[in-house]
Amino acid sequence: MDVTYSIPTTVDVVLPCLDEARALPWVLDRLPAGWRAIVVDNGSADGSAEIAAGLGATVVREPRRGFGAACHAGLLAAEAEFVCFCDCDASLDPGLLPAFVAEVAGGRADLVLGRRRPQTRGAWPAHARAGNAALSRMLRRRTGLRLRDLGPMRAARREALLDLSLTDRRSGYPLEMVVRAADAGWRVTERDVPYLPRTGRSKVTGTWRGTWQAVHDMRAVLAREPGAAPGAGAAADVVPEDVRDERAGAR
Ligand SMILES: Nc1nc2c(ncn2[C@@H]2O[C@H](COP(=O)(O)OP(=O)(O)OP(=O)(O)O)[C@@H](O)[C@H]2O)c(=O)[nH]1
Ligand SMILES: [Mg+2]
Repeated sequence: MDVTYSIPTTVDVVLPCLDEARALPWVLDRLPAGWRAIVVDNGSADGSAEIAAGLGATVVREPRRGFGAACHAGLLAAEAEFVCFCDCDASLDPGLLPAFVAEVAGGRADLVLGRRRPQTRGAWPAHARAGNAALSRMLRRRTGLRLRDLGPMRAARREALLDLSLTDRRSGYPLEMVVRAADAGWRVTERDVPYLPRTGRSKVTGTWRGTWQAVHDMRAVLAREPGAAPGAGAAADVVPEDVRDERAGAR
């Protein structure tokens, strides 16, 4: 029997943001009506925070650099029953999130992930796709979960997420979330989502250095024993080198 559940409007969407001024208007415009956008500004130098605030988002400032630092600051600032995550670079459409939340609210899953389906050649470079596939295989060996992607678009219950006590503050954060969810016996599902070419300059996937750092952080997560503390550096205040380069004028 297929039961239809109404979509709760008590949803906060965490949007980690580092220099995404050009993408923000599109992203915030796609947010489902009545949902709250929490834009976590991770030290942007392009006016992202002001643009987000001007467009009605709640802005949280997280000076400690790192994707995980930004996501976790958003989770701590959230208040709604359900929390979603979505990149803030216009590569993923937050308008698709109600179906994610419906799965959680309807009791069919505890964590829903967006499986990225690239819409154009340039949306997801081959090296990033290959790295992601390798990680999915490692995740399966480590947890038994059969996922085809470890995408950043997600939904879960806020309190349950907090109970996972995630410690990674860099690129390992999304993987750590899935590993700990699996260890806790969560039902993790994935839904296809179109993956669009990002707006603005690539910081991670489109650069070898960014990709290398992401793989490094994620391997560290997988190497950890269940319940173990993070290794040195996983929670460190490290500015990714590619971002340092950008700050130094390489842009
Ligand atoms: N790279 C990076 N992104 C951050 C950071 N803090 C917040 N973000 C945001 O996290 C989201 C994901 O980062 P992206 O740079 O899009 O990473 P990606 O999708 O793997 O790779 P590209 O889109 O090619 O750069 C974006 O919305 C960023 O603005 C940070 O310290 N580093
Ligand atoms: Mg991106």
